[in-house]
Amino acid sequence: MQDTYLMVKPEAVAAGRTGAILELAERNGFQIVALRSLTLARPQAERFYAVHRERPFFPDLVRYISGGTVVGVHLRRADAVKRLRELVGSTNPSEAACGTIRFLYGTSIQENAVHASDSAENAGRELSIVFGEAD
Ligand code: 3AN
Repeated sequence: MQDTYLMVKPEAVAAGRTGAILELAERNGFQIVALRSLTLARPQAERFYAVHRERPFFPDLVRYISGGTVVGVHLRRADAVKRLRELVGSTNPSEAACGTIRFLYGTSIQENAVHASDSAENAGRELSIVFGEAD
């Protein structure tokens, strides 16, 4: 079993997509270990996206992700990191495969419905940013 982190982004939470996204995760064999609705503080969002610090879209990304309620989800299953990335689909929703979360609910490259950890190491780091203080 492996743990990973899924986050429903602000526009998808506001659009009422959280339930549908969680259902897709469960149907694909993921167990929900913990669930938290929160608004990321700016410094927390900067730490979360630290790998993108040098990218031109970083300030915009931090403003966007801390600009509304997100739903943080601690998920578990076999090969969880890879399987969740497959279920989520490409960063750009217009390139995402049919049936993926971003195909179904993403609207643009930034507002792409969800975040999913890209490695086991980042999953651990992201889970501790979001759940570290709560659990
Ligand atoms: P993914 O979320 O598929 O791992 P990353 O890690 O390359 O994609 O990007 C992290 C987030 O940064 C994306 N989910 C998206 O919201 C935003 N992002 C990535 N590329 C761009 C871009 N070219 N313009 C604006 N935002 C972007």
